Amino acid sequence: MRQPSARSFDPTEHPHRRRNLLNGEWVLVSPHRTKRPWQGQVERPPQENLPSHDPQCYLCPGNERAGGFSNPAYDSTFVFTNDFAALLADSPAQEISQGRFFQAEAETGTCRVICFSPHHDLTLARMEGADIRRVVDVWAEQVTELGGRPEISYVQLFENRGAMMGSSNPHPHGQVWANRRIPTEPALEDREQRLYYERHNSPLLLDYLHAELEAGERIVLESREWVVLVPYWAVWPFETLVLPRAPITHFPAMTDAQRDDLADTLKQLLIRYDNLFETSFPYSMGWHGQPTDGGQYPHWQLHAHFYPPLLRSATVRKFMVGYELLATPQRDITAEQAAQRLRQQSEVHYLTAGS
Ligand code: H2U
Ligand code: ZN
Repeated sequence: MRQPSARSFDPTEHPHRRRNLLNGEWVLVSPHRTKRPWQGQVERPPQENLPSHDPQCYLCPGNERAGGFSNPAYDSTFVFTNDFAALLADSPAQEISQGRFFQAEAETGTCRVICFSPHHDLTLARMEGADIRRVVDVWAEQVTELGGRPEISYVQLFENRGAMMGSSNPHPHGQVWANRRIPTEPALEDREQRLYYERHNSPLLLDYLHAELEAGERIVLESREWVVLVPYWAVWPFETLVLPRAPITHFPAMTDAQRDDLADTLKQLLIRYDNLFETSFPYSMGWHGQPTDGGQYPHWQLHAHFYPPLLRSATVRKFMVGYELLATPQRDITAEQAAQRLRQQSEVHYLTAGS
């Protein structure tokens, strides 16, 4: 290894790498690069002025879905089994061995779609707090019900928001996939949190939260029960981590007060996201909680990740390509700069401001 230069290191200027405490991976941070010009792809902004009910939408109340199923005339949330589920309950569950070079295992489970609202033109950012609170309860119910099944080891709640993140439909909705085996990302988080707990006898994310609150520079917003921050190791430009202040191992363990406050906190975060580029902000988000395989998980702390792709404006996104795919993820603006930009946003949604 070459000797490092004698100049003193400045994380706002000099390239460096940061370790993701949750999955053990590294991200390259290159803060000096933000000034470079952009002549690449420009995205189309999402369509505004959607109708409140779209007769063509397969998620709107009363409409027909693929395969001839019809949605009921629901008036709050609605959950159904995905008509094109990636996991099936009744596929054969025995081990498949195809020799040294062709490894496979049967996987079983179920996939559901959660409609957050009957209103086609809403997003979580623009729903009433009480209606978001209802979504919080549905998330908890899904983890309780599916996670309670002996053949389900992990319940993944998530939302793809916006065409840029592959969402098939602007109607406010999320998904839940539940499977027999713990998937890759939660398994890595389980390992890292367990190792930390064994060493320090305290949950990693609780200790991390205290360190972040002390540092302050990556905090986006704080409420009574929750803190939203840009994690030190964020990969996506405006990535955030939503953390409870109290120990909560998984979604159903939340108290009523924590649920009420979560609904408000999510709304606050999503308003800031929308205000950042005055667009309906695209993202993938999801909840990570303890596995439901009956094991002991005192090291787990519930949290949500938000992974938004936008970088500079409503139409310029970050691409995870070349170096990211082949070597390691890389970012230009620092986590601290991103947190500051989000902190500075108004608490009033840009579409309702001034009205
Ligand atoms: P996304 O928009 O997050 O991709 O989710 C929509 C899901 O809805 C998708 O997984 C399902 C797709 O399989 N779907 C149905 O279950 N029924 C339909 O009629 C269309 C789409
Ligand atoms: Zn709809």
